Amino acid sequence: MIRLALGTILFLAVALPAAAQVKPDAAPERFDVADTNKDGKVDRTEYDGFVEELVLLHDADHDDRLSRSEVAGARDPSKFDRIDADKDGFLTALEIAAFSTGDFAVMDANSDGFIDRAEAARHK
Ligand SMILES: [Ca+2]
Ligand SMILES: [Ca+2]
Ligand SMILES: [Ca+2]
Repeated sequence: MIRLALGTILFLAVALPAAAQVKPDAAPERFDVADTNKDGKVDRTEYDGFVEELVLLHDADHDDRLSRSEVAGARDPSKFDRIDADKDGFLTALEIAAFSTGDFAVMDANSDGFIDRAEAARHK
């Protein structure tokens, strides 16, 4: 089970296929997608599941890692280099998890174990 954080979601989500890119600011929609039980909060389980889906979605050649071209639409290319710890040009699940382990805690400003809509909005 890979454990990822919303910072990574935001990095990957902008590279979603056209349907998800229609609106310039898609953060609320992404929040709604991640909040699968629609309680207005994203917990770690929802969060991890959402990111796993994103990784699967982007992994066009199904080699379980993301190449630079697979995330070519990302809005912040510099993040690729920060996530790619061994600088081999691919993001593995382990690298993504390592990068974002602290992100959930950072996003969860009030440390209640959930990222709510207001907390997510601060990290667009
Ligand atoms: Ca791949
Ligand atoms: Ca790598
Ligand atoms: Ca919170």
